[in-house]
Amino acid sequence: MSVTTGRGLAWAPLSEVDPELWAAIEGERDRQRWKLELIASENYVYRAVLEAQGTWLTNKYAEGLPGKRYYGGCEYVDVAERLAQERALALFPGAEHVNVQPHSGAQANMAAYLAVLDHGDRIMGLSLAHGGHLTHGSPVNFSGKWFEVHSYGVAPGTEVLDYDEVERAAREVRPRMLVAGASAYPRTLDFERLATIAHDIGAVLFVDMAHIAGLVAAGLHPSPFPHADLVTTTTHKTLRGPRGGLVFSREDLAPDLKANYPKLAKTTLSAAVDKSVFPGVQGGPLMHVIAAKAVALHLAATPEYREDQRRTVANARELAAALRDRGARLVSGGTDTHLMLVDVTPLGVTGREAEATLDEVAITVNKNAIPFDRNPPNIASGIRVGSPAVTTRGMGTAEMRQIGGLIVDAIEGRADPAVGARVAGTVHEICARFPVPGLPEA
Ligand code: DSN
Repeated sequence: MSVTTGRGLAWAPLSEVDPELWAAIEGERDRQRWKLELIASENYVYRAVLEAQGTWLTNKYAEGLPGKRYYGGCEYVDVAERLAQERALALFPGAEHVNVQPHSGAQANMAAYLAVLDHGDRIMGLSLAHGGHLTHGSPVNFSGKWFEVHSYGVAPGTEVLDYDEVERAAREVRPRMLVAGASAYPRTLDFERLATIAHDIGAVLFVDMAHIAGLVAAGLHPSPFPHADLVTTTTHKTLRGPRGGLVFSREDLAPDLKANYPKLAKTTLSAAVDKSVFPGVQGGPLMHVIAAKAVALHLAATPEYREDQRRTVANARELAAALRDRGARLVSGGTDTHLMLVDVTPLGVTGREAEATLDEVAITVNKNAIPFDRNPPNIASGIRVGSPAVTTRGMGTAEMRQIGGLIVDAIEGRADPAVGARVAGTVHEICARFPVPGLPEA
């Protein structure tokens, strides 16, 4: 039977059309079900998010914006995109404009830069080695290749940001954009102070809130709105949505600040952001993903979601305390958020060794450099540990204390197969008690 006529291959389920691929997808389902996911940037989406992504909206081209498309037939995808826009703005009071089309956090960030900066402009962000992100100026990333990059870091000793020092550096460097946000910084960020630092030197403040967006939505971390001029996020971390990005901005910059940005001479900031996304860095938006973003933003406005975020933070605190009580060193002494950075060298291992050891007992983390690390990044002295995924599974502080103990047991007993077997068995028992919401069982 033809693929395009009748009920042939076009109608057959994936498991029949491509058993080889299906086996990998089933393997990944089982990995998610039977391992403890502690990677701080990961989470489990709702069934409704999976459903939206699996719909026929994937068939549609919709370059442009709702009501202003370059293709016909957009009446229904316009509804989906408008819902995503309205819900994103409602979830973050003080946000004035949003573009929901970025395919990823990196592309959202690219659009934010392009909206206001020119090639070669000076930016200043948190150093990658101190918890920043590749797209905040790493030399191997477009941000480091396109812009003149300066970094600020955490203070030696406290391992937290010293805002007086950030201010001093910003006044010296005079970047055209101050970049804030992090992927491995466990403490609260003071966006109001950062905005004052940026605006006092005539620079815009760009906040990448990807890691903490869910906490911000739930009122558990100070909001970058209305302080920042540009704000990006991914939708798949604490927000529990599909993989993708959002870029928020003010409708326009204040006139005295705007005068410093020739790119905005004939346009508003919000229009520049939209143009940066398309046609600046992307072509057709992924309408099925935008629909899934709309679902996640809808669910993030519920009391249940806010309670999950509260539990996420409480769980991170308990896990951090459990690790500290067993001899690990917490960078900055602890956490205010969903993640912690754990110096594992007091346990006698490097970050790379800890990651590999924990993988063998079905606990998934990533090795991570710690500030002022003596080891190179591919070895690292730390691991980054996050509570979002295990919290989504329903685990609470009792499980966090237990998991903290298991982590240290596995590392300290790594030479003894009996210890590994006992820890792996306990991990299996915990996973059995907490199925993954939204994940079909085999
Ligand atoms: N790669 C993400 C993380 O793990 O934090 C950031 O983009």
